[in-house]
Amino acid sequence: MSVFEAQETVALSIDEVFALSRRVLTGAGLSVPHAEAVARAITAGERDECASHGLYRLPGCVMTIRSGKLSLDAEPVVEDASPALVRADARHGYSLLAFERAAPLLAQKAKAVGVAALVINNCFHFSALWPEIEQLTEMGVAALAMTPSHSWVAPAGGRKGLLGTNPIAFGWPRPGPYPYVFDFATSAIARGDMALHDIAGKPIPEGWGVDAEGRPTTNARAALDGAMLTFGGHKGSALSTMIELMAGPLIGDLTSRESMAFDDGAKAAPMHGELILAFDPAIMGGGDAEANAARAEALFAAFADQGARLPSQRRYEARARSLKHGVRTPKVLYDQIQALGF
Ligand code: NDP
Ligand code: PYC
Repeated sequence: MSVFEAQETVALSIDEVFALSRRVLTGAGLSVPHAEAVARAITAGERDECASHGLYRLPGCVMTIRSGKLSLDAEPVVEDASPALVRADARHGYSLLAFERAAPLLAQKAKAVGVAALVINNCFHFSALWPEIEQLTEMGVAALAMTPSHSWVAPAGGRKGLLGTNPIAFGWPRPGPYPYVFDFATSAIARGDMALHDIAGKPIPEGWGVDAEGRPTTNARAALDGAMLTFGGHKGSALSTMIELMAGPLIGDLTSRESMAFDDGAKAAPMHGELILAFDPAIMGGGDAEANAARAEALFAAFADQGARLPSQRRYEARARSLKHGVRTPKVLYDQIQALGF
């Protein structure tokens, strides 16, 4: 359920969401290739009713553009680094164009050797990971992606921001248009969702954050100003730390703490790296790809047998609805975007 339930909304078609995003981003100075890559990600978020990574992100993108830290027109440099490694230097541009340019080579390598990695370096990153995972499953590979953010999250047992909200996403290709995909922050909730609670004036559940003095709080603003907490206590904390390492020092890029230091109060999107792994089920499965895929399908079917749902099912249902009827965006956010003046 949206935190903006019962509040005034504005109706937009999917094409209007894309056009609005593109207009704001190019108006703020972003080059057309970057603006269109960012607008596609924002439109996908709005379409799938993932409010924390939809139109809500536009004002933050404008703040990032105005920070002077983002390269507005960087051409990503894609390097065929080894038989199983693609390296894409985003050159301080947004991550999304670098991903789009490098993803086909990643899938090609996975299909040649079984498993391959894409390392994206020096990228500003604000987006959900599932659009990237879906692009890879469409190419027939299973995929795992992870990235740090800014150090807003306390480790288990601590009370001060050190780790990022560090998302991890996985996808498994399936027959038909809908792959198995999960994508979640390793904080109890994405920071974007916490901010939406603040904007809507809604309390947050206990366990999402602590205030600046380290006391548990149900006030979203207090938790944003204090520290967020990981999901699952020490387990989420360890998973988040793994993401710091794998998508940080392992790939020669910044941790969330270092990203925050780079930001130096500018309030731009985090700047660091991203790691994406791709696996070819035909090579990894040792021959009988069809039988292996059927066993995966049997596993998925057993969820429904007991009334459970697969991750992304809500998203796919929202997508079908939005493609038919368009979306309804909270007026308070729409007005904020219009006030940007583009
Ligand atoms: P949620 O907790 O909303 O959802 C996490 C995942 O769990 C989704 O795949 C969701 O599928 C699934 N899910 C939720 N409820 C159920 C259920 N009852 N049964 C089965 N599956 C379920 O996400 P978060 O707040 O943790 O993260 C939101 C987004 O924020 C992510 O897309 C993430 O990439 C992004 N993010 C990006 C960051 C960045 O640095 N770029 C940092 C942090 C987060 P469904 O959508 O269908 O409900
Ligand atoms: O929602 O936590 C978040 C987030 C951080 C960077 C982009 N999204």
